[in-house]
Amino acid sequence: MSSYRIAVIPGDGIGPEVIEATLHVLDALQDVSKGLKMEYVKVEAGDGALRRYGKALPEDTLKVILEESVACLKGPVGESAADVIVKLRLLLDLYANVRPFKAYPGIPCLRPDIDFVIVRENTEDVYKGWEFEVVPGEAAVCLRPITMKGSRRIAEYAFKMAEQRSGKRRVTAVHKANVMRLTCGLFAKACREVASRYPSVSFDEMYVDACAMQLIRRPHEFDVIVTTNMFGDILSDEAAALVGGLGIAPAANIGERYALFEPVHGSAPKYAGKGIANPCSTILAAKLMLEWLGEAEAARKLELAVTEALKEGLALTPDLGGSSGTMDLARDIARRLKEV
Ligand code: GGG
Repeated sequence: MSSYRIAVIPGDGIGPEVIEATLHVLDALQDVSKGLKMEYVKVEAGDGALRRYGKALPEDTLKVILEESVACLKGPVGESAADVIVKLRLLLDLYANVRPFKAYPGIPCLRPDIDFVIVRENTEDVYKGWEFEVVPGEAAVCLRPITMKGSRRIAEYAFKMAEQRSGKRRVTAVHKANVMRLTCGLFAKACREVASRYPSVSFDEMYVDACAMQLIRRPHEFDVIVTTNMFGDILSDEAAALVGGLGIAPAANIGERYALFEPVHGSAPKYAGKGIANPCSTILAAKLMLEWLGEAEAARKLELAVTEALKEGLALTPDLGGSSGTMDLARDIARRLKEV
């Protein structure tokens, strides 16, 4: 029997609602998956934690994550995102941010044949937070550290993924090396170097501005996009819009020994407490977690149940054109787990 201790961060805004919905679905999944056992340890992080304890990422939370769990499922956090998710990525060296974008049947999307992944470097770039005031209140600078080591390992991750996916076996390195010659230059060089070791995967490069346009014009031609941290963050929101919105876009933050799974969306405070947030992004993040844990069959079942629920559309949330609530959609997905 496989038993996993999972740290769960409900987060802020709509976070607690989408997490509750996801745990409801995961409980149902355990009922139909022989031998799969998950124990959730709820921990606090985010704006609420900052208000209560003076720290967005309290010591007790870190202890559970670092010492007492195999993975973390995290809801969105609010204004303190940099002190929670960015800090956790750096602390745990979760260097690969993997964001799949797929058109699901029944969901309004740009094209029905979109199926690609953004592999975003997660530990370098301007998100490192190396910002300094030069003239107080007047001028500031932000450093953009990019290393050959960091670029090589994310490129390696992307090529391995392209090999394993049943996709087009193509990696597109996205950068802006014509302007940021040193930092993006290094990233591009590392990608080219790694590409030469994967002859069965085709490789091309695109400037980030061109990529932003091609995502709209020819999104179906992408397979694996590998890019630096901030470009990846921005392109992810654009990519989510292609397939029906942030409500169905999941993310995995993967390191050598630990991984954290979260929705791509933020805490959406204006929808908090209304019970109408789409839980699919977090549920699909849990699917990525199951895959990472090696529970391929449970992951397959979970995605199939989500797909069926979206296709039939009996309990869609308002962002998907329906009028159902967060838990209605979760219950619909949970019910379908018995049938898939
Ligand atoms: N635009 C979606 C959103 O707000 N995502 C949360 C966020 O900003 N996360 C920071 C990150 O992924 O680096």
